[in-house]
Order: sequence, then C-alpha cells, then structure tokens
Amino acid sequence: MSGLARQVGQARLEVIVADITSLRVDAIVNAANSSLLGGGGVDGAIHDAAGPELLAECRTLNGCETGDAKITKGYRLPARHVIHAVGPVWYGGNRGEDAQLASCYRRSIELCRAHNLASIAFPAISTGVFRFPADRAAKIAVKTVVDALPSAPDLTHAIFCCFSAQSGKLHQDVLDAFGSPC
Ligand code: AR6
Repeated sequence: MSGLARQVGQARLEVIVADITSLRVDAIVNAANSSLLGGGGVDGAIHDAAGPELLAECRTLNGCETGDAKITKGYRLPARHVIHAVGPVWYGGNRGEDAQLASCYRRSIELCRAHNLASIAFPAISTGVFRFPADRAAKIAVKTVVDALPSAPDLTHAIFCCFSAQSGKLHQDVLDAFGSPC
C-alpha cells in the first residue's frame, strides 16, 4: 500500500487504517441500520465512544431508509458530527445493492454541503455485518466520492478510514487512479 494522498479538485483524499472513533474531523460516517438505534461493528464503537446523548438524538430521527443518511452531533467523540448512513445488506448483487451503497456516499457528501463541513471520514460501509464484497464496495466508495466532490466545494479533506490493511489496500488501489499525488 503506497499510502499516498491524492488531490482531486479542491479536496485531499486519503486512505488510512484506524479506528474511526479516534478521528478529529467535521464528520465521521457511521455504517448504521435503518433503526438508527445502534448495533455492532463500527456503529457500536461510535455509540460507545459518543455516549448516551447520541442514542437520545438518534431516537428523534425516526430511522433512515437504506441508501440515505442523517446527521447528528458528535457528543463525546473528537468528531463534531456523525453522519449515519444505512448501507444495503448484500443479497448477491441483483437487488440494487450497488446503487444503494453509492447513494450512502453521495448523501453523506450532500450533508457536508448542507452543513458546510470541510472534512469527512468514511468506514467501509456494508462490508462487515452486511456482507457486501469488500473489493466491489471499495470501488463504489472511492468513485462515488470522487464524482460527488464538485457538489460540495467546502469539502477539502475526505478520508477512507479502513479497519484492516487489506481493506486499506483495496481502497488505495482504486484511489491511485484519480487526481494527482499530494
Ligand atoms: N473504525 C473503522 N472501521 C470499523 C470500525 C472502527 N472502529 N469497526 C468496524 N469497522 P460493520 P455494515 C469496519 O459491520 O457491514 C451494525 O450492527 C469493519 O471492519 O460495522 O455496514 C449496524 O448496526 C467493516 O470494514 O457495518 C448494522 O446493523 C466496516 O467497518 C450493521 O452492523 C463496516 O462493518 C451494518 O453493517
């Protein structure tokens, strides 16, 4: 894994291997489920780190459709906001999973634009409990973010926060095809 950040338009894009709850950014994205009431994986880690106030705010949101995203405050997290995106469960690829996954990334960037956020970090949505194939998801994640960047001019830093070196390499290999090193 080369680990090089890429400049794409106004934004620096990078892949890191880290616990997303440790990141001091304007928003971290949560791989949530449609209840928005917590769960395991990165969702559980985010709620644990943010504290009970996060769940209290989530209870006011009335859930979220697959492919959509909703924003809350970050509470005890170093991140100012959490964008709760609901990725698809993988059923083999013929039930609109690709489009729903892409929509998670696009909606997250729309929320950045609406809230004038400058930095965002994404986990590899749907690739854990929801079983979306990791290589296919990495391609969708990076391409969708690259395509959506022009719609959020204040967004100058986007991070793909992977939880394993293997996931990091998948994202880096896709990212290396875009923009220029920086
Ligand atoms: N930081 C960054 N990435 C993480 C972390 C972390 N702390 N913890 C896990 N990952 P998953 P999904 C990675 O299962 O597949 C929950 O129960 C993980 O290795 O968290 O979208 C929700 O409530 C994987 O690459 O989310 C839903 O019910 C990626 O995050 C359901 O799971 C996503 O794995 C959502 O499933």
